[in-house]
Amino acid sequence: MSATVILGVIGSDAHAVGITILEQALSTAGFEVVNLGVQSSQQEFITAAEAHEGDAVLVSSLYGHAEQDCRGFHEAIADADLDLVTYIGGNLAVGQDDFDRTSERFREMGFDRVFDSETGPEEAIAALKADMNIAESEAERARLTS
Ligand code: B12
Repeated sequence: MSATVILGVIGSDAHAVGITILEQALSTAGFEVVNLGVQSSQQEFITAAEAHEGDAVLVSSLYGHAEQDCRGFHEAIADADLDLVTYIGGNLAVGQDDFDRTSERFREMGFDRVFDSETGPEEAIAALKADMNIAESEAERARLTS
């Protein structure tokens, strides 16, 4: 399997632990992972997706400003002529928001899937495999041969 995932924390957000866990889990599952780290701009995600021929972009946000930070992101992806699966996850709203409403808002912005802060890495991996039509056995083979 050679699916490449661009991962990072968007905006001015400095919460690093979640993406570090995601990076390790995705790598172990056989994905190529480009971890941009914290405080990454929309343009950095797009430049990395172009440079590494990314298949998916996983945006993380914990500090409550995800909506502002992601405004125009999908328009910029379309302008760059990129065909990407896009996920966002973490603590996406300020305070205790109704996650269904939050999810709907980010889906309207163009994200293919929206995950809350209770999401474990295995859920993200299962979603990526489903969205990219990666067979379980293929991923397992890649893991064993890497
Ligand atoms: C540790 C921490 C910090 C540390 C971060 C250290 C570091 N280097 O990472 C420090 C002290 C620096 C910090 C600072 C701040 N923090 Co803070 N922080 C936390 C805390 C306690 C834990 C975060 C964490 O590491 N969790 C553990 C990891 C494993 O979980 P996770 O990040 O949620 O990631 C998992 C899932 O969410 C998911 N996931 C995450 N992203 C994605 C993306 C995708 C695509 C997918 C599929 C899944 C996924 O997968 C991960 C693995 O399971 C949380 C509270 C909490 N319990 O979440 C507050 C919290 C996130 N912080 C908060 C705030 C407000 C701040 C500050 C603004 C505080 C301030 N006034 O200065 C600053 C922001 C600074 C900045 N520029 O970002 C708030 C955010 C509130 C909101 N959204 O409404 C929280 C929720 C605390 C609270 N209850 O108020 N923080």
